[in-house]
Amino acid sequence: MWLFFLLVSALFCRAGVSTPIPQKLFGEVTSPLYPKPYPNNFETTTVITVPKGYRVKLVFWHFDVEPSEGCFYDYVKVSADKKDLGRFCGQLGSALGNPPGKKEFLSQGTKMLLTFHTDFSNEENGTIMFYKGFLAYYHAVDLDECASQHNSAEEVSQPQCQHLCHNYIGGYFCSCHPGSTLVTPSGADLTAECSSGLYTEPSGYISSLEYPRPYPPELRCNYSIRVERGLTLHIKFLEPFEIDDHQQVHCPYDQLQIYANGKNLGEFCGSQRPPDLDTSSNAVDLLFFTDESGDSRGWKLHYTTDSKYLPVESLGNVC
Ligand SMILES: *[C@@H]1O[C@H](CO)[C@@H](O)[C@H](O)[C@H]1NC(C)=O
Ligand SMILES: *[C@@H]1O[C@H](CO)[C@@H](O)[C@H](O)[C@H]1NC(C)=O
Ligand SMILES: [Ca+2]
Ligand SMILES: [Ca+2]
Repeated sequence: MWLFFLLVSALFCRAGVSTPIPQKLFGEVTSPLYPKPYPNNFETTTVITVPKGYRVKLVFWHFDVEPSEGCFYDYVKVSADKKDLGRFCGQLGSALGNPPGKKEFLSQGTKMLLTFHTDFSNEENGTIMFYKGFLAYYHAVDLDECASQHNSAEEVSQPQCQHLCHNYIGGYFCSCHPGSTLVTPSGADLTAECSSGLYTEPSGYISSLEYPRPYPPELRCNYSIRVERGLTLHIKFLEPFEIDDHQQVHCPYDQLQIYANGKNLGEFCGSQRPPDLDTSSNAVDLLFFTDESGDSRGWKLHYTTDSKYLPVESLGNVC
C-alpha cells in the first residue's frame, strides 16, 4: 500500500508539478533546454535528495536569467529545511538583478529545492533577449551529527547521544564513558540478523558473520553469553582479528564493544587482538556495529568458564 502510494506520487510528480531527483551522492540541475534559451511561462521545482546522514551542497556554475528588480520576472529560488536561501536572477559577475555568485548553498537535512520561474517574455527596450538559464552542481556532504549536538541553534531533529558521540561519513554512533552501561545507540536497532543470540554453554566459539571473510555492512549485533552464577567467563580472541580502523579517531567506522555485567570493558577495532579477558562475570555482551562499507575479516573468540565465587556486584549506571 505504502509502495503503491510512493509510486503514485512519483508518477504524479513527473507529470509536471515537481521533479524529484532520486537519491544520489552528486549530480547536476539545469534550466530546461540548457544551454539553449529557456522557455517563457514556465515553472518547475526540482527536489534534490541525498541519503540519510548527508546534507546537500549546491553551487551554480553558469547563471544567466533575465535580470529584474527584486527578481520579479524570472528567478531561481533555492530553499532547504523549510527556509528560503535566496531568490536569484541576472548574470554571474553582473550588478543587475541578484546573481548567486560563487556562493555555496548547504542544507541541514537531506533535501534542497530549486524553483525556476519565468514570466511571459524576455525583452529589454523592445529587443528580445536570449538567456541561457543555469547550470548547478550538487553533492552530498557528511552531516556531522556530533557537531550539531554542541550547537543547539541548529534545528536538526536527531536523537542525541547522552555521553560520547562519534561522527563518521554518512552517520554517527553513540557510546558510553567506560564503566557505564550502553543504552541502545541512537537510531540503531539491535537487529536479530546477526546469528546474534544467547550463548549458555560453559564454553564455545563466537565470531562475526562470514568470518574469516569480510563481515557484512550495517550490522547492529548483540551476542550475549550467560552462564550460571558463580561461574566466571574468560575470553580469548583468535587470529585473524580485523575490524575497520582509523589512524586518528578511535574506531569511527566499525567497532566491537564488550560489556561484562553491564560494565564497558572496551571498544575494539584495528588488527591488534584485544587482550585475553578475565571478565570476573557470568554475563558478557558483545556489541558489534558496522557501517556501510569496508572489507575487514572480522573477529572470532573462544570463551571458557571457571568457577570462582563472585561477590554480588551491582550493575553499572545506565548512561
Ligand atoms: C535599455 O534602456 C536603458 C535606459 O533607457 C539602458 O540603460 C539600457 O542599457 C538599455 N538596454 C539595452 C539592452 O539596450
Ligand atoms: C544485549 O542482549 C542482552 C541479553 O538479551 C541484554 O541484556 C542487553 O541489554 C543487550 N544489549 C543492548 C545494548 O541492547
Ligand atoms: Ca522572462
Ligand atoms: Ca556523519
